[in-house]
Amino acid sequence: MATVSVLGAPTQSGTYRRGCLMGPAALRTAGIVEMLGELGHQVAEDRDIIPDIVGIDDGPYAPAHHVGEMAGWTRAIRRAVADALGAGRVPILMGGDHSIAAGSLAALTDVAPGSHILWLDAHPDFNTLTTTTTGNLHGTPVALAAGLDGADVIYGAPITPIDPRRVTMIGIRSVDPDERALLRAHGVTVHDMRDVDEYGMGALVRQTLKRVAAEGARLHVSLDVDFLDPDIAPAVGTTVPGGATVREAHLVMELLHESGLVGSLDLVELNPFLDERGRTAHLMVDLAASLFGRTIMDRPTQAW
Ligand code: Z70
Ligand code: MN
Ligand code: MN
Ligand code: MN
Repeated sequence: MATVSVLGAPTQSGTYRRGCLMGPAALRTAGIVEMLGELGHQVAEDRDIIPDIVGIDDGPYAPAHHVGEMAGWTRAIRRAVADALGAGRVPILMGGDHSIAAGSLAALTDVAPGSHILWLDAHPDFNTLTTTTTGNLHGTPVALAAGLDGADVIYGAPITPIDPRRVTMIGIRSVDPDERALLRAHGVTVHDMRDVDEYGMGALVRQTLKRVAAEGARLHVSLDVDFLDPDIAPAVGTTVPGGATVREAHLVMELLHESGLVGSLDLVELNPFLDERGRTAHLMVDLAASLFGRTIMDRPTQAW
């Protein structure tokens, strides 16, 4: 059983739509803390992170906006997640928009360099402060954590960059042109929806887990609501059709649990203002439950 730190990061400055700052409250309302207890885990910490105050003028970074806000959140999140990991806990970082992952990924390499990252998202979020065309910083955290353009501005201190060759993305179906070139240049493993259709979600996840296990590494999981199909998860600012089904997403989480390799989790981009009677919040909590060991029937161990 795990000892868990439930950490809220109520941001929305990384996106253009308002509402996802209510994400942590909605996940708590949907019962995330009670769920962990029912599965036998110990919740050692349940709080919201307070951002640092960092004054940075957006001017030189246009079209990027809210650079100072992201920097302030990133630095505070990095410390909070590193503290949790260092204490042997499993941090669950609840967004807020996906820009918060710049903090959790830097914390990961602070404490456990060589970790792998599983990015479950419609988008790779591999833009830099110079390639972003929208200026929405939730499209940048993976590139920034890899030390690409803008990392110094956002972190304000040295980081141990994540190794892009240890990043696997699944569910991808919306990529910007410069972003695509960067992903290839840096060796990120991108399983787009074509791969999911052709090989199946289970095969892709098993292949990823085998690689992580072979290296004796830990795995960080970053789950964006828009990984899911908008028909089942409407509470997200950027809906992209053709996402994961309820069954595919649960399979991913069940395989991750059985692997025993997951050491940290981000749950991001939930925008409760766009939800339908809490259904997306409940689905995200149900998926987290599968990742933390809920099963339909008990079953013999080690299917992957
Ligand atoms: C686009 C950009 C994005 C999440 C949208 C979209 C980025 N590539 N990320 N939703 N989570 O604006 O850079
Ligand atoms: Mn994302
Ligand atoms: Mn996304
Ligand atoms: Mn989004």
